[in-house]
Amino acid sequence: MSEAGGGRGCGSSVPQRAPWSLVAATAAFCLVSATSVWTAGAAPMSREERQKLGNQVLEMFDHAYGNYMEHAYPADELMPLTCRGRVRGQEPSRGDVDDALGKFSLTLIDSLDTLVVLNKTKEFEDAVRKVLRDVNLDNDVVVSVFETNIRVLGGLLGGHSLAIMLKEKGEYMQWYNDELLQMAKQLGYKLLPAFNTTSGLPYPRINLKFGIRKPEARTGTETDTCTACAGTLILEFAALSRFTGATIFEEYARKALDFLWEKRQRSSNLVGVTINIHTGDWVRKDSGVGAGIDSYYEYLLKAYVLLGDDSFLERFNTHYDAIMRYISQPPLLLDVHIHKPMLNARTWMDALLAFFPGLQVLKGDIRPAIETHEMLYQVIKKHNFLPEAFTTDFRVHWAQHPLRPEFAESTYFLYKATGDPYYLEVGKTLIENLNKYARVPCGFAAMKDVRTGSHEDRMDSFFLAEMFKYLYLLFADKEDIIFDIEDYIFTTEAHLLPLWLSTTNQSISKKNTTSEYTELDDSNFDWTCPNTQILFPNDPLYAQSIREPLKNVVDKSCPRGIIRVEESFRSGAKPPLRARDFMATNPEHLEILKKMGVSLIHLKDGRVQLVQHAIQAASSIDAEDGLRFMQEMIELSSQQQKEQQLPPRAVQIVSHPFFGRVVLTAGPAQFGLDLSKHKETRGFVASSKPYNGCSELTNPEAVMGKIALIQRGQCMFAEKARNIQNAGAIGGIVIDDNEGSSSDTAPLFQMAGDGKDTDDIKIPMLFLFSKEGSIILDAIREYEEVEVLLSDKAKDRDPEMENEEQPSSENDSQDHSAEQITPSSQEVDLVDQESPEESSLNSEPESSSPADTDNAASVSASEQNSNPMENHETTSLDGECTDLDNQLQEQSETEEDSNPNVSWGKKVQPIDSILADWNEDIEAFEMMEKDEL
Ligand code: DMJ
Repeated sequence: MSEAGGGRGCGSSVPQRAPWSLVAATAAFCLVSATSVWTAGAAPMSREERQKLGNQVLEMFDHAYGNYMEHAYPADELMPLTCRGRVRGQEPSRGDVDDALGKFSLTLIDSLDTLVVLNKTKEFEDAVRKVLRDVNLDNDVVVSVFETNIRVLGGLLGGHSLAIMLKEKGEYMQWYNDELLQMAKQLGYKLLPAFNTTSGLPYPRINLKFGIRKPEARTGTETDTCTACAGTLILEFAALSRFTGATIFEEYARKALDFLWEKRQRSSNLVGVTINIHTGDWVRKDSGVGAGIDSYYEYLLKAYVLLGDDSFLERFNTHYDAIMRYISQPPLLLDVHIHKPMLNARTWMDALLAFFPGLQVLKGDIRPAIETHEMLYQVIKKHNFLPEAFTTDFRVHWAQHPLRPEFAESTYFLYKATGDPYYLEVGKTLIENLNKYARVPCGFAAMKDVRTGSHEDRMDSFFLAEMFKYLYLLFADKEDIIFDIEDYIFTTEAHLLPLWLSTTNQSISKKNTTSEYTELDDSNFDWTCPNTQILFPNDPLYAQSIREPLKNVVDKSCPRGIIRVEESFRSGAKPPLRARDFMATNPEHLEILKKMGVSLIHLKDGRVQLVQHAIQAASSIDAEDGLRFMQEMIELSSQQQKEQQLPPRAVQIVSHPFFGRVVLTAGPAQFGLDLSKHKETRGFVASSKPYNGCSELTNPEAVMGKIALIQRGQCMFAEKARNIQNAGAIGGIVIDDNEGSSSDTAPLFQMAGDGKDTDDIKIPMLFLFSKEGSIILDAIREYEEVEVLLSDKAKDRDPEMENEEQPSSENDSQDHSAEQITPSSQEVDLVDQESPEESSLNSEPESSSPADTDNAASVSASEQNSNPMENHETTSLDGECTDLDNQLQEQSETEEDSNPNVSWGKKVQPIDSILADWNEDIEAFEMMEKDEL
């Protein structure tokens, strides 16, 4: 199949060295046509139903794009809850996320080629005219080089690619004269100063007007960038060079890739997440296929497909082998350390890795693609969307979901590869969930918390660039698209670049091919991949047979740790002590602790503190075990602290014209009705007088039987609650008095009581930041009668909600004073190590200052109950529960093989080497904890 159809890395079963575009026709047999006959498994989907779903995607796109154009354009993005444009500088900063916004009508540019794929040629023509008329690429704004490249440069090039295709067809775009390409070239030149480093790796940010170093630039002091940021340029830059003949772009992108390749960890062949752009040192040495690295791998394979340069394929294959050896633990993909690849670096996965099955299809490695995709789908079925991060036992780690398209992308490629209608059903579920949970009157809103169903006022441009393309193409037949999608390659932002570029202006590749690859060694060279034409037609149940053993992998999962389960089954050795199994009263456990160099200190207040002295461990392997035990204990403690906090709540506007479509993230209260235990409270809202609710209300008749709105400040939350309760309110919403505050930018907190008994407060109380609160206040101004639902999780919002009965109110009241807040997402305090050979775990439940705590995390393990998870069983991947493993043996063997300085077999690794490794691990762990996608 073609590039765009997926599976272009896998070609014929005959070794193939020609540039990909030349083999596009033969490559097409790599994948089975989506219309192939299906004999069993998921029921086939009729053409009629596929068309219906395709039309639904078109309608959804119109809703998203139409609202952007009507309410946000020329702003970069639509804010779908407040129904206005997001203009950088006019909204509270969201940090790095805002670096995608360059005041260049981002969503319009990112949507250009989607319009053509969705057959909206007329709208495309209008959109291109608007871009040419309105977009300024010379704004004094600091933007991310990576985001600007993939979304804006990619968007302009995708638009240009399809504009010239349409022009050639002779009906549309007859006036077009490469204007988008000229803009792309202008933007390309604006990005080039970012590459002014000795390494050739680009700075992460650039000022569109002033470049990097000028005093006005306000950037250029950064030292680090992410691997994906430096390694995701070649497709756009090479296309720009080849379209224009200006070779410099491709040269710069190649140089950055060459540098990354040189810096790969030589024994594992993995790359870290962030790298110093001046020294080339790895800053973060953890390695996975998700955030921070993802599209680096994607671009190596696709650069081979687009440019026909063998060196990219060899690099990809080398990395891919390493990924499959260390990171892939089917169906999971777990981060490891680049220098200790057998040691997992995390117990959770991020949502960005959902693109990987699609890339595996392109590579032709279908089995693990099916497995990982199936696991991800089960997580989605559990939470409606893929949470931004989830644990190895499939609990939510980071609850937001910004409508990312990666899973839809992989679904599309898997369907193209297998023809299995199961993937059409998956796509149908994605459509249903988007309409049911993310659709709001003014577009589609990102999920703030997949557990509560609450929204964020955000609709990222990639939602239009990617999601609708992949969903539409999933259900489309060849004749539904006005051009041959198989003649194009998808960039990481799903922009389309024509495969014929491989034979245009190709002098650059010849000039710059590194000498290392002038003579190719075929022996270790994966030129081909499994031919799905042979695999599937003979066994139409192939994909289903791979999914079957995994069908309950998420539901039946038991908590698992960071050790490889499958490997543990193979090894008969006694498993090392896991943090979650530890009991301070078990003499055997204490003995193991001692062997690992971990001592237990009994504090006066009855708590225990764990301290590890690596030099006191019985062996280097025991020291490693001790380190892992301590790491696990830190994670466990952090997890427990999270679990002890009250989760956020939801305020859902249910009256006309919202009908439950707008869900606001609200902070809970530590007093009053517990919404997680009781039925939700529903009622019309009314502002209290005085608005701060700090004294007896003067308008009890207005709030009686209603949910009172009160402004934050001037007295305790509990006092406000009592005052509105006394006036007969059935609930209260405290709205932040800090203008412009939002849960998008500030951590949500829970409202604490007043230090006295608050049992008298019976009504539910929730907190909204000012921006969310103003959505309700605006609604009152516009519609007068506004009804809301206070709950722990948004209720399904079908139109019937309109007709539902209003539930009865909740109880009555009393009074008190002084406002207290408790962070709702407090992290465990990790503090610097005091000395290299000692780390400790203190059992204080509260966060401590670095001065109070020796050098690790606080845990709430007490002697009486030091095993908070003692009844948990562990599980194998098919859901059968069993004990976890021992990877130690294998780990030591591997390290012995790969590191000549370490003689693990003899258990005499020099202590300074253990300590150095250990320090690295602790640092990496701390960084990962702090890191955000
Ligand atoms: C997109 O902008 C691109 O796909 C990028 O490579 C990473 N992911 C986002 C969408 O999630």
